[in-house]
Amino acid sequence: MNGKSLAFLGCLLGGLATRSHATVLYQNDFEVAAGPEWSNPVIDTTPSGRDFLGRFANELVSLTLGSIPSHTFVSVEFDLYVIQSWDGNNTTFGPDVWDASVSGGPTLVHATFSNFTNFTQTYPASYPGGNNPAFTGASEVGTLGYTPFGDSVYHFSFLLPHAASSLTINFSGLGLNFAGLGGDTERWGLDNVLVSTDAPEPGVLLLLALGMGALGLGRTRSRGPRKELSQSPQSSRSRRRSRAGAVLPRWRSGRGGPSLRRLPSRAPRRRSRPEAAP
Ligand SMILES: [Ca+2]
Ligand SMILES: [Ca+2]
Ligand SMILES: [Ca+2]
Repeated sequence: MNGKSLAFLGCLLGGLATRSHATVLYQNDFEVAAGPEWSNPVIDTTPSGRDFLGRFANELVSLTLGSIPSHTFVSVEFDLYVIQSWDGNNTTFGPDVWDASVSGGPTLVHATFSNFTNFTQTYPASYPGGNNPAFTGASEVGTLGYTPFGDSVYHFSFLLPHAASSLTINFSGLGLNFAGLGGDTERWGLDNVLVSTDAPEPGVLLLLALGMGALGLGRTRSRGPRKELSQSPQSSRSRRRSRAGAVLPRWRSGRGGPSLRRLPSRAPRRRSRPEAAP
């Protein structure tokens, strides 16, 4: 079987593996309110009119869900709003780090983000580590309406082995407004949070593993260095999930589940804005 066939088999099996029963545990676009499941249930509205959870700076914000029915996997999706003058890896005004982790579990995100084209960011690599152009992996750039420093949006999706009856996810910024920089210009928020159980049957899990192996072999045989792929949002998500250790990749095609918003495969939306000092 050649590499192309193996890759196709991997996609097919991956598609089968996504047909599992999912139960929504929590879903909120914050257009009305945040609830007591949040440690800091404040909402705000972007200049472009989107309501979201935030704004926050360096504080820890937690989402705690209890009474979760029996399950083996949890799916976690959300949009991160990176608001105003984030400096990424710049060591004079940063680094500006954002973190998401499961309490007692894996770190999902620990990376710097930059809203300045002249400053790099680690994302999609973890901090410290990557030296990628600003906005790498962003799903939107400059669409939230913040001035003068702009904004970006990153969509995250994780599938976690998880069986406990409660789940706490911690979100925080680190090092924002470095050196006492005044104003309210390095903030973040969350939107479109969706947490669901996702319980593939054991046989389907085996198929999933076989599909992953076939995909990996197919890629090895049919593609060049993976580093080149890391520049696209889609491949960056794959790298993010593999970096999280126990976090499994989510197959792109055919995933079921309740009203899951799919990431567009097109380039990020971008609104031009004037250059400004950090
Ligand atoms: Ca919203
Ligand atoms: Ca700044
Ligand atoms: Ca900064």
